[in-house]
Amino acid sequence: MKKILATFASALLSAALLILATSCGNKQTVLKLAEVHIDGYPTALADAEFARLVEKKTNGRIKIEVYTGGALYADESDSIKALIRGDVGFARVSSAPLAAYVPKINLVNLPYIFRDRDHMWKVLNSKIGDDILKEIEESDSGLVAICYYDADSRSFYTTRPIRTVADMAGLKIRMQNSEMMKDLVNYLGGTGVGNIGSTEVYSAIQNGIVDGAENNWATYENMGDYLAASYYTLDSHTRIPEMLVASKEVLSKLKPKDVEIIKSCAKEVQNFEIKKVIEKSKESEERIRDAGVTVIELTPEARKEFEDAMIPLYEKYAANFTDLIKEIKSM
Ligand code: BDP
Repeated sequence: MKKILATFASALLSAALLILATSCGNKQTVLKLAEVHIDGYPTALADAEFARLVEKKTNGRIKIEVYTGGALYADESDSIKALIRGDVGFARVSSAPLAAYVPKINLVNLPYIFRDRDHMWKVLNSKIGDDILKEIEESDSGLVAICYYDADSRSFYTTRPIRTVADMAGLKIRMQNSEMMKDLVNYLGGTGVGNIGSTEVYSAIQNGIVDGAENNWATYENMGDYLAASYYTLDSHTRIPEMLVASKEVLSKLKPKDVEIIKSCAKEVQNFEIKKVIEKSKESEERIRDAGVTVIELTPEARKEFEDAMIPLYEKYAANFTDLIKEIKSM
């Protein structure tokens, strides 16, 4: 009982100190975070946890308001532009559209670069991963990428079945806003279509603007896309990480001590996010299979065909990184 009272009293005291600090001129800075996924999605849960930690560890000096479901920007390429302008403090985005600003990011977006999740995390947590984050911060992009999150692997979903590369012929596939991603489909014989936010894919398929798209189990379910395109071909062509990105302009107005706290809180949330992705992925897979979606496993020969067709992307987009690619493959 004594212990409960003591905990209660100390909680009251910290709340009182927080109010006092805020009302004594230590004004609170409120920053926005843009997220395309709805509440409950692993990255949205991670954003909320990040915001909670930052508020706690800065003693309320910084409050982060998370806007989920694309409430600020339906297309995450627009969130990136908003970060550059300094209109929002943070955005959690996929690293695919970021490569337009810092080409080295394409290294981790290449098809079949990672064998599996563990391999990806080994690379992202190594000097190679750190150097990419550093390169973003040191570039003149106006962006500061503060950490990686997990996004599982991406596969095609379409309105008619894909079992071999030949089945891709003539298909219009929505891809993320990235030249490499659009080319990925072009090299397979289809047409990669950009400028459609992930929140707009369902209606683009419904309206026949595209014949399908590609994503992980969780997004395929959450955005309702499986209701419009009911063939899911598990080719797992990419394992593109998520990034939590800050606006350089906004960070420059904060105390260096608070920028450090922000960076360490983002990193602290990483394992929490990975755990949520693994759980959510399993649940989404179960629900999608139960909903009657045709899930297509590629034969080893077909999978090899997909891998071979994507080799030209390495030459076109990663010719400067041949040594790093070798190093990644050997890790
Ligand atoms: C999801 C990513 C999200 C992207 C989306 C897309 O979590 O950041 O917006 O894919 O395809 O997996 O655009």
